[in-house]
Amino acid sequence: MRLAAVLFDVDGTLIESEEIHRQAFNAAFQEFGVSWHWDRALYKELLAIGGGAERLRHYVARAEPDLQTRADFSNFIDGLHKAKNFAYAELLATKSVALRPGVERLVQTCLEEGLRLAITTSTTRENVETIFRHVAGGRIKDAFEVIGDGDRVRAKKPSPDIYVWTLNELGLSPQACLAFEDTPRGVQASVKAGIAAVATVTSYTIDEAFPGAVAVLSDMGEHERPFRVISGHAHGRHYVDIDLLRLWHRGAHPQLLVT
Ligand code: XBP
Repeated sequence: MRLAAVLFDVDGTLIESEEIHRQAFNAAFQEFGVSWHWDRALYKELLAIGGGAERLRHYVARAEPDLQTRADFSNFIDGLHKAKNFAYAELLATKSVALRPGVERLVQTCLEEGLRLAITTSTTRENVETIFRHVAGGRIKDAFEVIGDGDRVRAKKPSPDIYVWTLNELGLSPQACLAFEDTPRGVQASVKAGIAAVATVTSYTIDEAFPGAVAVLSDMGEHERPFRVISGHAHGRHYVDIDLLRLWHRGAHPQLLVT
């Protein structure tokens, strides 16, 4: 079975956006008059929870559990998350955020080689649209045949649900795909769905273990800016190209008659 599609996570994979999410959460806390402040160390811990609203609920449960008894607790969390996403869009509009190294090149190459592309993310559709609206190179949005965003499924990564939903939309088996992720929970989600995953780490996840990942890289690399292999095999390559995708895919599914 040949490699037919490449699935890209968004936050941390297409762009280094988690630091902007963190700043947006803190802006929303100020707007709502709550005394919370998520510093980098705390946010790194909270990144284990997929989904911004789920992350807020998790934080309240451990930091101020009594708040959960508020009659309007759900509205409070939803309002906070909405305010955070508004702040996120404002931050993205004012910062010149670029796609991560190698992303635009790899997306174009995949298209030229006839590989299908999809997005699989825990973030909201609204935030996906915001990213493509403001990021340099946002024109690559049209390359993605399916956008599997956090609004499509109830359970966020590490649940495999968004990968299963996206495979269904593509009409492909997991063995025909390869995924790129930036967090251990993202790799877990992909692997649970039966899809081989490559991790490109961020400043939040560079020291994490990525059990199940085919390879862990600093980023996708460029010809003049090679990636760093943190673990796994890159078959002597220095940046992710179609040949390397196919080598990873073949290595992940040696049992398949890969022609
Ligand atoms: C990243 C997430 C998201 C973002 C915050 O998803 O887990 O929750 O951190 O965005 P992925 P929202 O790594 O799958 O792209 O507040 O919109 O969830």
